[in-house]
Amino acid sequence: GKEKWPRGDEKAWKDGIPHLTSQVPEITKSVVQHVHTSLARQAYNLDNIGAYQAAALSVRDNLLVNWNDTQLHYSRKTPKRAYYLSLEFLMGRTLDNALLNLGLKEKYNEGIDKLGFNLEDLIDQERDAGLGNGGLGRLAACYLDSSASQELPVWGYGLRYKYGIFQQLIGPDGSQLEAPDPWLERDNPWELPRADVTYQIRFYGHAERIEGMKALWQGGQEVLAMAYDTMIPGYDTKNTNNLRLWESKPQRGFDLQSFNAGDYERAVEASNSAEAITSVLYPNDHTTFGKELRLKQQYFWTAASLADIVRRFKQIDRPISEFPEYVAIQLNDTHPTLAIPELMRILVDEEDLPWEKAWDITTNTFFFTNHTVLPEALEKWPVPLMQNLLPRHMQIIFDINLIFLQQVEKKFPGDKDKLARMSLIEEGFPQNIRMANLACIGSRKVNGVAELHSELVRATIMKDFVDFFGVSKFSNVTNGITPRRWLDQCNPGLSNLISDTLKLPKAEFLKDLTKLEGLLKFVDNTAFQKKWAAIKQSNKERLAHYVETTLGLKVNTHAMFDVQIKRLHEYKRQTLNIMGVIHRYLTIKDMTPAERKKVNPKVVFFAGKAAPGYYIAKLTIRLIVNVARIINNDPDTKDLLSLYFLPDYSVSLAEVLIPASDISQHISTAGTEASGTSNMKFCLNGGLLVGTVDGANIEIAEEVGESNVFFFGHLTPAVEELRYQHMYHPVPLEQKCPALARVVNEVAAGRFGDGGVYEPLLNTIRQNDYYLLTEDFDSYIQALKLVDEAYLDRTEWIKKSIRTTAKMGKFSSDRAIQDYAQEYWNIESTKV
Ligand code: 4GP
Repeated sequence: GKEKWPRGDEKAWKDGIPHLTSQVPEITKSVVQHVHTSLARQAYNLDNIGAYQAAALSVRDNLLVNWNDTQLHYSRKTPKRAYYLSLEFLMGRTLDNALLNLGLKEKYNEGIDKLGFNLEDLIDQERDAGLGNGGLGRLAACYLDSSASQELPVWGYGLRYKYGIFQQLIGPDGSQLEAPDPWLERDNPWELPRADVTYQIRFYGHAERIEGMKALWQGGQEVLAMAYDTMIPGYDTKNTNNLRLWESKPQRGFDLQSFNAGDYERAVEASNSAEAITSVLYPNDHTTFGKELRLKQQYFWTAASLADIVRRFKQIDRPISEFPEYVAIQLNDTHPTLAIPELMRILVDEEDLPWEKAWDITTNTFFFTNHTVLPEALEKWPVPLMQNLLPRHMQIIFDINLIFLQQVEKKFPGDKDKLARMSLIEEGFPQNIRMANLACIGSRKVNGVAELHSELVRATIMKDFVDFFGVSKFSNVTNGITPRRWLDQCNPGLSNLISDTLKLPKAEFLKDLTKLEGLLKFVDNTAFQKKWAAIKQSNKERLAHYVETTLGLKVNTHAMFDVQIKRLHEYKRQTLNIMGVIHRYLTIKDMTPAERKKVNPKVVFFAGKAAPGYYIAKLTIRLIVNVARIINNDPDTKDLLSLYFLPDYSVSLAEVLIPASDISQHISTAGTEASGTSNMKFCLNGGLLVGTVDGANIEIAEEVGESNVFFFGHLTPAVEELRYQHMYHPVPLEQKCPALARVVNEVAAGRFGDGGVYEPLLNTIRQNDYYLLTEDFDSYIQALKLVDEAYLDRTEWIKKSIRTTAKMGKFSSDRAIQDYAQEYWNIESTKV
C-alpha cells in the first residue's frame, strides 16, 4: 500500500534530497563548495591535503545518497541480515576504491584536473585506515567489499581505535622501532559519528541469582559506546553497506560527583580509563596475552554490537524465538566469543526466556571461523580475571559448561580425559577459559579458511568436538580477495588490457572473476604476450620509483623481482628467505667473472612488521637490513643481487609491491599457514608463486597447474615426526645441512655486522629448529634454481604468468562470501 509521509511538506522534503553528482560540472561545484564551507578555505590557500579533503567530502556525499537508500531499503524489506564481528578491519585507503565502486573515477579525474589538481596526487594524501594486524583483518575488509558488491545485507562491527597498527621505523642499527599511528589526527571524511547511537556497557559489579538460571547483574562501572559508521559501497551497484565501529567514552564526560567534591584528578582519571578501551589496536597476531584491557575491548565491542543488533531486530516486531531467522552472526576468530554468553544474558536475564530456549536461539545464530592452528594463538582467559570483570558472564559460562559436559558424559561415559579436553575450563592455577571451545559449542557451524587448514582443524584442535557433534558442523570456506582492489585498483594497466583483450567491460570480470579464463585463448598470442610483459615492466618501474623517493635507492628494474611481504613470524620463515639470499650472495662471490655473466640478476624485497615484543622476529628484520647494507654495496655482486627491506608495510604499499612481482614467496612450514591471501593477490597480478605445500598455496596449484608454481619442502604429515627427531635425536647443523651451516657460520662470524647480535636467531636453527629450516633449505635452494632456469625463457615465463592470472577465478572473495551467505547465514541478496 501507499505509505504515509512521515512529516511536513512532502515536496519540500523530496526536493531537498541530494542526488548523485555524476557529471563533471556538478563534481567541480561540489568540491568547490566543500572547500568553501566544510574547510573554510579558498582556491588561494588550498594544498593537496585540502584538495584531497574536499574531494573526499564530495565523494562521501555521493556514498551517502546510496547509503541512505540502502538502509531504508533494508528496514522496509526486513531481510535476514548477517553481521561480521571482527576486532580488525584493515581497510587501507578509501577514496580510490570509492570512486572505482561508484564508477566515477574518470569523471572525478576530469573535475579535479579542471580545478588544477591531480587526482592521483590527492589519492596519495590519504592515510591508511590500519585497524588490523594482517591476514585476518584484511580478509574482513575484502568480505565487506564483496558483500556490498553482491547486494547482500551484511554489516561489519568493530572498534574505532584511535591508534591503528604502529608505524614501523628502521633504526640506525637496522632494528625495528615503533611509533604510534595517529590516523585520526586529520579529520576522517569517511566516518559518520552517530552521537544518537550509544549504549551503556557495564564492567565489574556483582551478579546475583534471582530464580532458576536467571540473575541480576548490577554495580561496577559503566562506559558509553558510541557508533561511528563507515560506508561500504558495492561495486557497480547502488547497494552501500555499513561498517559500524564503536568508540568508548566516559558516561558523562566527567564523574560529576568527584568533580563537585573537588577531586578533579580522580574525575579525569575515570574518563581516561573509559577512553582507554578503544584507544589502541593490540599489535600482536597469532598470540594471546591475557591483558585485562584486551578483554575489556572484547566485551565492550560485543556487548555494544549485540545491543544494536537486538534493538534492530525488535523494530521488526517478531517474537524473539524468530531471532535466528533474521540474524546470523559470524565470529571472526575467537575474539568476539563473549557474544555467546552475552546473548544468553540478554535472552535469559532481560527477555525472560528459559535457558534451553535461549541456548537454542544462540546456537542457531552464531558461526565461527578459525584462522590458525598455532597453539600459542588459542585464546584463553583466566577465570579470576573474567570473574572480576564480567561476573555474570562467568556464571553463564560455568552453566553452559555444566550442561555441556553432562551431554558429553552421556555420549562417552567414563571418558574422563575427553571430558577434561572438551571442558570450557582448563584446570590449573589459575583455571583458564578456552574460548575456542566456547565458540565451537555456541555456534551452528565452524570453519577453517582453506581445505588443508579445515582438515587440520577437524583433526587437531576440534577433534573431540567432531566426535561429539558429527563432522557436518565443521567445514571449509577457502579465503578470497576482492578483485576490485587487488586487480583493478592496484593494477589498472592489467585490468584495461584484460578488458580490451576479452572484449568485455571491466564489470564483467570484476564481478565474475572466472571470466579471466578467457585469457587462456591468448596465451600463445605474441602481441598479447608483449603487452602483458610491458605492463609488468611498468609496474616494476612504479615500485622502483617508490623505493627511490622513499629510501633514495636506485633499483635495477631489469632484474627479476622477488617479493616476500607479510607479518614477521618464525612460522612464515622470512629467516629461510634471508638465509637463501645470503647463500646466493656467497655463491656469486665464489664465481669467476665468466660464470657471473650467466647469473640471472635478481632484486629481493621484504616488507612486514614484527610484534613489538617478538624478539626473534625483530632480529630477523635487523638481519635483513644489515645484509642489504653489505650486499647492495659489494661491487662484485651488486648488479646481480640486491635486497631491500621496505619499512612500514601497509595495504597501500602492498598495492604497489604486488603488481610488480615476478615471483613471491609463501614458504611457511607445512601445516602452519592457515590459508594466506597475499598468495592469491600476487597470482592474480601475474606473479608466480614459490611456496611450500601449505594453506591456499595447494588450491592455487590445483587451479593453475603444478607446472606453473614452484613447490618445495616437506609435506604436513612429515612435520610432526621431523620435529620429534629434532627433539630427541638431534644432528649437528653441519651434518644435517652443510649449505645452511655455511650461511649461519658467516652470519655468526660477523660478515654482516656484529655476529653476536644474531646468536639467539641462529640458535633457533642450530637447536630444536622447530620450523624445520634445516629440513627444507636444500629443496628451497633447488626451487629457486628452477625459478632462475625458467626465467631464462622469457616467453615461456610470460605464458606461465598469463595462465596463472587466468585461473584465479576461484579466489575472488565474491565466491567466498557466496559460500558463507548460502551455506552458513542463509541470507539472500536484495537490490536497492
Ligand atoms: C591469518 C592466517 O595466518 C592466514 O593464513 C589467513 O590467510 C588469514 O588469517 C585470513 O584467514 N591469521 C591471522 C591471525 O591473521 O591473527 O590468526
